[in-house]
Amino acid sequence: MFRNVAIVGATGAVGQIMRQLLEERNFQAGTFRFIASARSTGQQISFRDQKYTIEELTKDCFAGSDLVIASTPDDVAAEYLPAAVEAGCRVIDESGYWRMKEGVALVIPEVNPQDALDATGIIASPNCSTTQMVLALKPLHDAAVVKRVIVSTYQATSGAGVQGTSDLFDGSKSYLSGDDYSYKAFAHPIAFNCIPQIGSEKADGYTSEELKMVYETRKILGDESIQVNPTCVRVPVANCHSESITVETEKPLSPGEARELFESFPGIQVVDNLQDGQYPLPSTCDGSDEVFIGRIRKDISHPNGISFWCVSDNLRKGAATNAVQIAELLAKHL
Ligand code: 2RA
Repeated sequence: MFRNVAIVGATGAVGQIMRQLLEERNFQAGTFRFIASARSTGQQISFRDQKYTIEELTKDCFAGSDLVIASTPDDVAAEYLPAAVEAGCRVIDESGYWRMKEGVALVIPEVNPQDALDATGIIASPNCSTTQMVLALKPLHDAAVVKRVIVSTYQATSGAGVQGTSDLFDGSKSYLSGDDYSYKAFAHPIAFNCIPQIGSEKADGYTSEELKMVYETRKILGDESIQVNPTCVRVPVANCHSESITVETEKPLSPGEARELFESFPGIQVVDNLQDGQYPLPSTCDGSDEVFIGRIRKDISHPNGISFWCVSDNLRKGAATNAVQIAELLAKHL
């Protein structure tokens, strides 16, 4: 059991769910601390029927903790987390800053647990859109070798933080009442709209969010040869990312074989009966910790292709749940 667990970014969208998950999953540790930026310092929060005062994030604040779980903006993770490693803590980071750095483990516990156990520095949790896709790819890769992936995402506004969700609700109300609304998290109206840009422009006309899906997939699966072609789109859904995924494998897989592989893999639930209108929906997956898969079918344009639909709660498995599962894995092997 860890002696003292510090939750950094405790008041943010993911930090709040992290607290909830540590309670729900009955994560055992000696004591807990909750840390955030100066803006939230001194606030009172409740955790397991006790009141805690939010402490300020500083480079000296990690003394006495042996596990840090952080969910902060990239620049904060870049500045403060090396100090946590220096102070001797195991560090699990939700931000995007450390994921692709040399020597940093990038971990989905169902996929590459050993990378977390072997890590000597920061353990990063992948981007939400990557996590649900790679969890789905893993059993296919093990059985038939994934060569190429074409994915389109339908990403919820909660992925853009608390302000993203406020923009969806307030923007929708204003749209319906004919009032103006000034969006804060998005460059275009998200109410009754789709925005085919998440993140900033990067090479070859792709966005930062899309390139995360390319490079993080290869790192987690330990296979630099996997080709990924993503299009990431923000949609007016409050929570849960959806993805339309087509996979080309080296060995052919039938839809029945793919279904069996999904069904027997931890963390995946298959909901797939088109005749009865059953498939995963953001509204039914909200609040769950699994990755849901449906619409499993042959890619009729390719002999070695499988297509499917994949939905997961981006704040839970896409962020907080994955981080807490890494913490559980480390705790089991202390
Ligand atoms: C998003 N993937 O949905 C991002 C959050 N990490 O915007």
